[in-house]
Amino acid sequence: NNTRNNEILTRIPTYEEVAAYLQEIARTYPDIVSLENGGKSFEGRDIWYLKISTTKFQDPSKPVVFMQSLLHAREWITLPATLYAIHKLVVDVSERDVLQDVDWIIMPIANPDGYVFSHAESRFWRKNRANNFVGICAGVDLNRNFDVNWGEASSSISCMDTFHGPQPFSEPETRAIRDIMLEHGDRLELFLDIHSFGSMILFGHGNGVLPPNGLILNLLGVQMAQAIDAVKADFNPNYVVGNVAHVLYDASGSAMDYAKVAGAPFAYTYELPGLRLGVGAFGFLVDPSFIPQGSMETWEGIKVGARFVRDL
Ligand code: ING
Ligand code: ZN
Repeated sequence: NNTRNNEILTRIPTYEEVAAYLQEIARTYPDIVSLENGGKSFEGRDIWYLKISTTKFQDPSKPVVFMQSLLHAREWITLPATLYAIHKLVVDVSERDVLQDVDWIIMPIANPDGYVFSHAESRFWRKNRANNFVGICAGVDLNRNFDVNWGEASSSISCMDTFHGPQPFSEPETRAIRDIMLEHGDRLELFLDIHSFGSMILFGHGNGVLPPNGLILNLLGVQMAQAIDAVKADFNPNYVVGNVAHVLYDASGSAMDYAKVAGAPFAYTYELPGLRLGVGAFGFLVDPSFIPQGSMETWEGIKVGARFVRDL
C-alpha cells in the first residue's frame, strides 16, 4: 500500500527490500511499469530494473532515459534518490509530462553483490565481488570495465579500487547495462549514472577530450545543476559542472562514456552531495535527515534533463 511505498523512501533499504518494492510497484501499476531482469550478478543475484512507459515502449517517437545508481556499492545516498524518481514518475505523478512523453529505464542497484557486501562486511566497498581472475583481491571497478578506451586510465592491479578487470566487459553487471543500452541505442537520448560524492554533474570523455557535442553537454549540465542549486540545502555547495577529467580525474571504461558509444548523445554522471562536511571516505556516509532533501533536489535535475531530450 501507499504508506509502505513512502516509508521506504526515507531510509537506506536493503537489496531484498528494493527487489520487493520494485515488484510491488510493477504489480500495482502494470499498465505503465514492468519489472525486468538484466541477468545475474557474479554471486548470482538478480539485476533488477524497471521499464516505465505509458505506451509500453512501443512509440518510436519517444526518447528513452536510462538512469542507474549504486554501480559503486558504498554510494548509498544515490539509492533513495533513484527510488524517489520512480515514486515521482509512477506513484505521485505530479509532473505528468515527463511520464507521458518519455520512456524510462531505471536500475536502482547496478552492483547488487557490492551493495550487499557494503552492508554486511565493509561499508566503504566500491567494486563488485568477482574473484575469478589472477590476483589476490576480489572486486572489479564496474565503472572502469566498459569497452571504451578500456585500460587507459584505470588500474590493472586487483587490489586497487579502480581495477578494470581482466578484460572489457568481463563482468556480468557491466554486460547487463551494455545490453540494455544497445537494445535501446537508437532511442536512448539521456543516460544518467548516479554516484556520490562531491556535488557535481560530469560528462565525457574520461580522457579529457570533449565529445563533438561537448558545448551542449555542458549547457544541459549547467541547466540541470541550476535546477538542483535552486532548491539545495544551504549547508551544501553549488554543483560544479564539467568534463570529468577536467574537474576530477582521468578515467577510462566508464558507463557514461560507453552510453555515448551505444548512441546516447547526452550522458552524465551525477555526484550527489557527501555527508555534511564529509571528507575522504566519510563523504559516503549518509545523514538520514538528508535523504528526503537529497532525493528531491536530484529529481529536479533529472526532470530538466528529461524535458530537454523530450523537446529536442
Ligand atoms: N566517481 C566517478 C568514478 O567512477 C567518474 C567519476 C565519472 C569517472 C564518470 C568516470 C566517468 O570514479 C565516483 N565517485 O565514483
Ligand atoms: Zn561512484
